[in-house]
Order: sequence, then C-alpha cells, then structure tokens
Amino acid sequence: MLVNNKRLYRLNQAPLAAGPILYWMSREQRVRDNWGLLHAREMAGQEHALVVVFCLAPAFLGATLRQYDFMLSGLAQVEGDLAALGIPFVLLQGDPGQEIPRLAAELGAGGVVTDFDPLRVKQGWQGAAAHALPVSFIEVDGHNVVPARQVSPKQEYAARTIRPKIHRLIGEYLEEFPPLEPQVAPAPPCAATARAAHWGEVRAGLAVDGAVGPVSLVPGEDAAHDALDRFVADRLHVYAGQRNDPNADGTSRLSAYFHFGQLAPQRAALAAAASGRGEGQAAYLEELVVRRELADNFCLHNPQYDSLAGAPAWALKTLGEHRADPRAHCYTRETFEQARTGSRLWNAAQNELRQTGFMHGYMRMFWAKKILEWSATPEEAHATALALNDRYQLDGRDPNGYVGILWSLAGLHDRPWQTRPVFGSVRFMNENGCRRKFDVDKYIERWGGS
Ligand code: FO1
Repeated sequence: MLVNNKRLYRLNQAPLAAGPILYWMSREQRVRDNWGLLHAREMAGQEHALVVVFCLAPAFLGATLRQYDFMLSGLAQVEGDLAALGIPFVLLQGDPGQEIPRLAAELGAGGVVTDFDPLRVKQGWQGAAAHALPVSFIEVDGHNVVPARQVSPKQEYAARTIRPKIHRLIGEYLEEFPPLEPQVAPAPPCAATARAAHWGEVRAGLAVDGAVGPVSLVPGEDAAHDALDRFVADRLHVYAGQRNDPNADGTSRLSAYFHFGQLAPQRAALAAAASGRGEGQAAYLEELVVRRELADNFCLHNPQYDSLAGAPAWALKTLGEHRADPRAHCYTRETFEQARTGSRLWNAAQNELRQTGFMHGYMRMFWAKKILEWSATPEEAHATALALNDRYQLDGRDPNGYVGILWSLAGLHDRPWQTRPVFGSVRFMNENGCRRKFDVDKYIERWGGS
C-alpha cells in the first residue's frame, strides 16, 4: 500500500466494484503530495481510469470573490498538471452531495475517494454522498501529519495534552510522499470527462460578493512551493525570535496555501525537519503540526466550533459574570469593518487584513480580543470577529480561524488568568503589551491606522 491505511476511513459500507475510480478533491487542491489522490491512483491501478472531480458550491460559507478567485486559479493549475499525467479533471457546480453521486453513476465508478475535513458543511455533503453512492466511499486524511482520527478519539484540552500524542505517533507518519504515477488507462467516455473547464465563464458566473476583491498573493501549487522554499532558506532560522513581530515578515505566510490545500502541511514539515535550522525548526513544527492539528481535533469533536457555545465552561461562566460590565467603547460591526475605532493600532491591523487578505498571527490575537472588549456582548463580539475574518482573510472558514477566535475571545485551549473587567479571567492583551514586543508606530505607519 502506498498510503498508510490509518489515514483511511470508510464513509459507507458499500463494496468496491469494477470500474473507474473517482477522486473528489475538496480540501486538498493539489496534484503533488496528496495522500487522497495517491490512494485513488493506486486503487485505479493499470486497469481502470482515475477521474478527478471538484464540485464548486455556490456561496460557500459566505466566501467572497477574494477567496473564489484564489481557489479557481489554483484549480486551473491542477487541471493542467493532471492533464500532463493523463488524468482527466472534471469541474462540477451545484450541491456536492447530489452532484458527486450523479457523476459517479454517469462514469460507472467502482469506488470514490475524498479528503478528510472536520467542517460540518463538508460532513453534510459527504454524508449525503455516502448515502447515495452504491460503491465504496473512502475518506483520506491528507491534511494532518498525524491523521486527526488517529491522534485522539476526543476533544483535547490544550496543546499540552495533544502534543505528546502527536510526538508519539509522528515518526510513523512523517514520511516522504511517493510520486503520482501517470495514467495509461483511457478516460471513460462520458460527457463530463470530454468537456474542459471554462475557467473564465465559471469566474464570470460566480454569484459571490465582488466588493472584496483579489489580493496580490500568487495562487497555486507552484507558487506555494516557491513560498515554502523561500521561507526555509531565508526566514526559518529567525522564526523563533521574530515570529511575534508583525513588522519583521518572520512568519511562514503559507496559511492560505494550506487552507486551499495548494500545499501539504506535511511537505512543509518535511522541509523544516530537513533544514537543520535548530531553534526555528522546533518553533515552526510546534505551530505547523501541534497547533494546526489541535484545531482540526477541536472542529472534529466539537460541533459548536463556530459559536461562542463551543468555548470551555469556565470561560463561558466568567464572561457571563462580566456581561454587564461597562465598556470603554461599544462599536458596531460597521465601525470595526471600516477600521474606524479609537485605536490606531487596531485600525492598522484591520487595514492590513482588508488590503492583503492576511493579518499577522500576533495581531490576530490583539484584533480579536479588542473586539470582545468593545462589543455589547461576547456573542456579538464572536459574530463580528468571525464575519470579518471569513470575509477578508484569504484563509477564512478554516479550523485554524475558528479556534484562533475562540482562543482569543473565550479561553479555548488556554487557562484562566487574572480577572479584569469585560474579560473576566479570559487572558487580556493591550497595546502596551504590543509595544513591549514590537515597533507599534512603524506598524501603524505601514498600514495607515487613522
Ligand atoms: N470546497 C469545495 O469542495 N467546494 C467549494 O466550492 C469550495 C469553496 C470555497 C470557497 C472559499 C473557501 O475559503 C473555501 C472553499 N472550499 C470549497 C473549501 C476549502 O477548500 C476548505 O476545505 C474548508 O474551508 C476548510 O477546511
């Protein structure tokens, strides 16, 4: 077996039949380093064809043109790279829970493979497809180095509880990826595989909010690999010291590529592990593997991951006790969105987000905590932070984002700290703390916080 069978999970009990294999690409939008695609290719073997499909869902969790544009450019590259290996790519539009079984029937598919994803919407699509498919339907975890279903059967409390579990298993999973074999079996003759995707038309037909436009980050698998190479060569050695300085450009800036699956976190882990960059390497692997996989663990085991109700009981209690505390300011979502609060630093962070689709990790914490401090209720703060995150971040609607917001606002994976107004015992952060860490005025000047 090319792929460790502990990465696999059966989504139905139907048998494998003779016929083409369909790989339903969703979270892992890449040709290289993709365990799901490798497994589907192996299932097809020499005898059967492999067909790759992506189903474009209309208005996915409020995504805007910014995110769709980035994703579609990456997918157009996927189509070209698969064609070079003789593997057909089909782009569908509509409800994936219905469209995937329909295509599988049209192809006479013998089995279907898809990506692990802990989000409810994906599990809903997969559940509907599992019900409708008369053939074997298998999920492959191509996102986590240690598969999320293997690392723990329950919601972990914090990084300190999942870390030893990951470290115990990582040796088994952090292996080099095999190459994807070209395909010799001819594509099954059907209307879907005969038609190339018309990317321009698809883009023009999108019914999404175009007010949040594309950003300058170059999309696609090649750009993602270049960005990883540059990070490892130029910045990994200073990562431990500079990652909390939003002016220093010391972080990896790979999160959008991970979110759209244009780069495998495991590829980044292999590159970091082979770099010999000592301290930077250890700090980066902690963020890349332990923190990232803790986020998948939370979303997999807590269905309220995108609601304040997903927070730990101690945090909900303390926030409730401070619900009526007077707020120094109480801003509307509109004021936050337009970067018109009384804090030049906060406004600068919001401007960075609006202009680039990215906010530095350290500023993400400050940004979210201030939304809690300046909103009428914790629930309103959570809704505002989530809405702005998902609208402007290139990597919005991702387990990392859901967890980051609950960490900042409601103590998730954290512990109680000294009690303060509004926050109760949820960890507090203020501008003075930022001033001790980095040159705040330089950041404000760069991002025009007024
Ligand atoms: N995944 C899909 O399978 N189909 C889509 O149409 C789709 C749209 C989309 C738009 C914005 C965005 O941020 C993500 C989108 N994704 C889509 C899902 C994405 O690849 C991730 O799997 C999840 O958001 C996080 O796990």
